[in-house]
Amino acid sequence: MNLSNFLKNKNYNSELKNILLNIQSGSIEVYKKINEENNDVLGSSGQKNIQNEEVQKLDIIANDIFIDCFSKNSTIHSVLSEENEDTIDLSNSGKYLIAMDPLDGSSNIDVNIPVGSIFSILENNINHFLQAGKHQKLACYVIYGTSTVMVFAIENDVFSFTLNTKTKEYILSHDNIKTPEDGTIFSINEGNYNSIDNRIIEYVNICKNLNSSGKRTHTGRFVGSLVADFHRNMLKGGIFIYPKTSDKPHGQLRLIYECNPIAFIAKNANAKSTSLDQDILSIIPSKMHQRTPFVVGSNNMVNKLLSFFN
Ligand code: AFP
Repeated sequence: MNLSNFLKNKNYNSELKNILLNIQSGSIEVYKKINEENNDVLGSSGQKNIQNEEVQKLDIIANDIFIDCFSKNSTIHSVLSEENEDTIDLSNSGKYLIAMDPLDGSSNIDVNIPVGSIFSILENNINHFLQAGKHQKLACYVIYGTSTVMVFAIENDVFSFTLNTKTKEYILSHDNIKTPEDGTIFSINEGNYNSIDNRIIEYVNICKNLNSSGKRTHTGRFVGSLVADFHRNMLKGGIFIYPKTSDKPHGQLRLIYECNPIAFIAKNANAKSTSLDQDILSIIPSKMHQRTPFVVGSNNMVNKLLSFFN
């Protein structure tokens, strides 16, 4: 079943359904840029963003595409994007706020490793974007990988749709996704080994233990695009860990438009997330581009890591 027909058959809030259709259109445009016009989209734009990170051409292209799609929807009040210091005001009477990372995993664009787009949808209120993630109404990500896949969580359900590249329709591929309670995959950038909390090293060392037959018990996987690392672990069971490091004392990942939507999808898929101090979804942000340490994955694995901190 394609996404449009699927949504017609569901009783979800119609405004949220329309936002999903906006994301559908935008992500198909981004898919086309990556897969059909790739010569024009690779490489750096020569600019730096407010976080002093190099901006790739595709970061700007994806940002413009999604802002254009959302600007056609009068229920969207404003957009917060990783690529813009300030929010982009769209419709004064709009009810919803969209926080997005239009192109997650930028450093992977030129080397043909999956990248993604991430979206968090909140209702507008006096706190504007500075609301805890538990108040999200909808969260979604798209992976542009070996196939293009759109995953979203709405009203306690998580679905995944895969793009049919001939008809350019998203077709339901996973209904009611649930993450296994336990897993064998750990995802961490081991380049940070000497600058992270010893308790995390202790946990990772346990993952590296062999069983009584001398076989490994876990496997390490980290591609450097949060969406891709999370998606694999969500489906197969695993843990993703991006802690504080000595040069990134607040962690690497952005709370509002990276961690919150992933944490919301994880929660609805029966997985768990934490900053190692508190549940990600209960953090009230104080800044729009705030970073946080982030751990997300199978319940038993996250609980085991947390047990080292209690
Ligand atoms: P970019 O989108 O700026 O490339 O960052 C990707 C990311 O935010 C996330 O997708 C990765 O999990 C993480 O950074 C990788 O960071 P390291 O390169 O420090 O491992």
